[in-house]
Amino acid sequence: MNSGETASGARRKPRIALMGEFSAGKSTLSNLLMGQSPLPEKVTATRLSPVWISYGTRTPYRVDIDGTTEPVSIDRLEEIPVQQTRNIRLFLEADILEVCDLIDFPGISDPNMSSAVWERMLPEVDAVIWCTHATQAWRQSEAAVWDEMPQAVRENSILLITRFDKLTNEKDRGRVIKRVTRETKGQFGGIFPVSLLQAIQAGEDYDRWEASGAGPFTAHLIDVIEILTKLTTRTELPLYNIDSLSDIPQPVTAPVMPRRVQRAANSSRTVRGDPDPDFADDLPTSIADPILRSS
Ligand SMILES: Nc1nc2c(ncn2[C@@H]2O[C@H](COP(=O)(O)OP(=O)(O)OP(=O)(O)O)[C@@H](O)[C@H]2O)c(=O)[nH]1
Ligand SMILES: [Mg+2]
Repeated sequence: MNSGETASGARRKPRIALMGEFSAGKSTLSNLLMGQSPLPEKVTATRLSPVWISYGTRTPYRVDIDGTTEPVSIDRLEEIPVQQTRNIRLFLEADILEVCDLIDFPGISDPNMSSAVWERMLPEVDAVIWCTHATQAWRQSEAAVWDEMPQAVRENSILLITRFDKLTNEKDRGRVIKRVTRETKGQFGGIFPVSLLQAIQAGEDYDRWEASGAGPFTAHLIDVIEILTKLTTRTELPLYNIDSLSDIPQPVTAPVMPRRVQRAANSSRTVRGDPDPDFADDLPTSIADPILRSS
């Protein structure tokens, strides 16, 4: 951790990074979680530095690699020099941002962008939601990046197999889940197939929301945020200050969960990482079935 805010004893929200290959669904996921799009349509097609989104109404700004900050216009984010920018800070009043910050990363293997652009942000991150394309899931390039992640981050991270609607038969769905589960064994806290598109289209329709795979995923995400909140609000008693307990910041109370995420919390179809050997055989039926029905 290299920002002043993250020193021991600090109280802050957990920071969850959205990572993965180009076009895997990272920005779609951030829109889904926030219930709104933070960026104008044309900007989402542009290569951006990591976009760090927090709760609030502050004016957006960029943080230069030397630490200086400068206000930016949301309509002109494409003009921001990617190599010189550590991150872009955006503020929105979205429910999920009351309990965590989201950091939307650029794709990991973009030939036109140095990996330093996002690698330098990794020390700020508490957990990752990794998006992997169902049709080319868990490529070597993804495994290589994940190998370098600290175990403390990996164990609270989630692997989302996105664009699951693109796999049109049950056999393929089962095969992908089984292989990815095997190849990432012990490296994620949970693995979930999901169609982000169907989740967004579900609107307020509970059955469609569950069928998209978003239900089980968000139920697990709630657990993760609760764990991370305990970690990031943990206060260590400084020795010189041990008698003045009133000076010590109290941890924030259990997070109030966003309505959308709450709604999915009673789902029982959670697939955790490191599953028992029978699990991969069960999965295709329990998760892919509803997706098949709704497509
Ligand atoms: N069919 C389908 N399309 C999806 C899904 N998730 C995302 N998409 C589409 O895939 C395209 C890329 O999604 P993004 O969210 O922009 O992907 P990204 O990972 O942010 O991409 P970069 O930031 O460019 O690396 C968009 O057109 C999405 O609508 C999904 O689950 N199913
Ligand atoms: Mg994106």
